[in-house]
This record gives sequence, C-alpha cells and structure tokens, in this order.
Amino acid sequence: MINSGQLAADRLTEIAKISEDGPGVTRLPFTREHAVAVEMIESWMQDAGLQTHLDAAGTLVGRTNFTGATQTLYMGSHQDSVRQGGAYDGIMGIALPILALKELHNEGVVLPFNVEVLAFADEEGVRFPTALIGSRALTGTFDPDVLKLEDRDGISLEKAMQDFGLLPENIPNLKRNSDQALGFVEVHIEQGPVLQDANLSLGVVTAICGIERHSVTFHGVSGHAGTLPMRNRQDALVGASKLISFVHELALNTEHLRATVGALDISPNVVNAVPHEARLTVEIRSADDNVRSEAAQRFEVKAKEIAQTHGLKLNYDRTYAQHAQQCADSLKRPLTAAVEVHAGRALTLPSGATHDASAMADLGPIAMLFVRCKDGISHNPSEYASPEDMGDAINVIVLFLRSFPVWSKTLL
Ligand code: HGY
Ligand code: MN
Ligand code: MN
Repeated sequence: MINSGQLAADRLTEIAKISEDGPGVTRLPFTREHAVAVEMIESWMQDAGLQTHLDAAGTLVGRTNFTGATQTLYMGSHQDSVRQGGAYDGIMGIALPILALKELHNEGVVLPFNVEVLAFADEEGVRFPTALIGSRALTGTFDPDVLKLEDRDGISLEKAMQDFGLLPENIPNLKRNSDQALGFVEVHIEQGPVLQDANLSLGVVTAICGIERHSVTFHGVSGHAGTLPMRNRQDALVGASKLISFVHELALNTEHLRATVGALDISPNVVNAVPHEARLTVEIRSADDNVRSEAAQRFEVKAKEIAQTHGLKLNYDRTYAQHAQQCADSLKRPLTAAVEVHAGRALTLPSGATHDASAMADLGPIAMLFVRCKDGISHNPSEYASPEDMGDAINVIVLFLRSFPVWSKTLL
C-alpha cells in the first residue's frame, strides 16, 4: 500500500526545485520552468494511468479513460507560483487528485464518469496583468484581447505562448460542454490559519471571494525639498499616503472586507525632491460583492477629494474584477461527508484567496477542499502542509469519487 501522503510530499518537494533562482518557488507561465514542470506532472499523470495532452492554453490535461462514461468531473489547480512563493499553492491541487486516481487505478476501480485533472498554466497573474487563462479557456470566457498584454520585459502573452509551442488562436476550441460537466473540485492549501486554529487537517469551502483591482496615479509638481515652502507643495506622495491610510482604516473597520495597497512607485524617487507622481494599486476582496463594490466606490470618491485638497491631478482606473463564487451544495455535501469520515469534523470556511475554481464556476458546480496551512503562511517560501494532512485529503478524494452514485443524482 503506497503512503500517498508521503509520496505527495516527496513529489511537491521535487517539483518545487523547478524554479527561477532565489528563495522559494518562482515558476511563471510559458517559461523554461513551466516546460520542465509540465514534463514532471505528465509523468505523475501517466503513472496514474491517465491519458495526457497539453492544450492550446498551456493546460496539461490528464484524463481517465472509462469508456462509455458520458460525464466528466474536472479537478486540478495551477502549476504557476507567485515570485518567491511556496511549494504547495496550486501545485498541491494537481498532485493530490493524481495520487487519488493512482490508488483507484492500482485497484482496478472503474468509475461511471471520467475525471480530468487540469494543470493550469497561469492562475496567479504575476507575469502578465491577467489571470485564470486556462480555466477561462475551458469555460469559453477567455478574452482574446489579453493576448496583447505584455510582461515586464515587453513580451506579449501571445508571443510567450507561441514561443512555448502553443497555438493561442485555437483557444476558442477548448470550451467544454457544460451538459457533460459534473463540476470542478479543487484541492488547495488553505493559505490562512483557520484550520490550524481549529486543529483540523481539512475544511470545505463555502464561497470564493470576489476581487477588484484599481490602478491609481496622483500627479503633482516636483520641487526642491529645501526651497519649496510647505504650503505651496503639490506632493503626489502625500496624497497617496492619505489614500493608503483611508483604504486600510475602512477595511479594518468593515466586516467581510480586505483591501490592500500592494504596489507603490513614485517619481522622481530621490531624497531631495518633492515627488511629482505616485502610482499605486488598490486590491479589494470580499465574499460579498455588495461589500466589495461599496468599498470600491468609497475609495474612488476619497481619492478625488484628496486630489482636490492637495492640488493634484488623478488617474483612477479599475483594471481587474471578478465576482464572488458560491460553492455548490450538490458537491459540498458529499465532500463534507467524506471529510467527516477521514478528518473528523468538517469545518466550512470562505476562501479569501481566488482560485481557478472562481472561473470554472462558469462551466458547472464547484467545490473546494482546503488542506491545513502551517501558521497560515502562503505566498512565502516557508509555506507548508504536512504529509499526514495531504494523506487525509487524498483519502477524501478517493471516497468522494467512489461515492458518486450518492451525489450524482443531484447533478444529473
Ligand atoms: O491572489 C490570489 O488570491 C491567488 O493567490 N491568485
Ligand atoms: Mn492558488
Ligand atoms: Mn496564490
């Protein structure tokens, strides 16, 4: 009997080495690292008896071959990481379903539906200012305009995909038939402390937060730090600082709201000149879309007031948005039942992070299984999940797949 939890840990340790130099894991889409990772994941899939192919969006697909089955359950997650990220975010959700299918394959189990494990190229949106490329391709919601977006070296997404050996013009052919989709179940490290605080290895997700990103630029007037009187200043950084404090205070005092200014650039960015430009990003998240949009409006109104007060010009753009996604009871219930068998109490919790499941909800019902995250640390080289907890998750996936006759009635 294989110790699947330990095998998962070994495989994730191995693939974490496929990274750019530096601390943690940096594996961006359509790069050398991504190509090497695809080879390793493909060997895992073939070891589990899956048929594999790389699709036009760079998603590596591993599919069971139960002839006669007309329905497909989708599983998987993203192979890419943030810069200097951890060894579990995304890739765990690829490795664990493969090991569950390996167990069923070794026992000669035939399921009444097929399973596709999807290793998406890009969920993080770190290299290009867009995200969820692979999952949106499968649901038919991919916007071809994003192919023009460029990375920080000026390489377009389209060029990067072509250099990776893909034909992005074929992406529209990838749309899956929702009538034959049983849904999408994603396994993911929790990336927060809730399961550890509850002393539980697994949890079932209720909803995935919505997310909105704004790009804000305050334009002032540069001047000599020593000769320009304080009263006459049009200091772009002072304006930005007022907005940053407002964003933080509002989120601190609003339930179900998280807001972050994650990036800030100023010009000329020298010790003895008044900054004439401050560019920042505001990111807003909530499992309640009304809470998110109300905060978004308040931030924009406040930015305009600040610009007025400080004699600044303002550019305020909404650059990205995706709404909150509820997980489906039809999948949550059997998943919860399986968690209760293998991990005791099944705690349910919202996800403050977004996931490929956020996009896959446009194809059919979604559900997510969270695995305990040590000290809630993620997007960080010290991110960690234990072999025991991953073993619990694999057992839950096996039981969930086997219990299909119970839950399929609600879907078919
Ligand atoms: O930003 C997120 O929530 C995810 O890690 N991409
Ligand atoms: Mn992730
Ligand atoms: Mn992430």
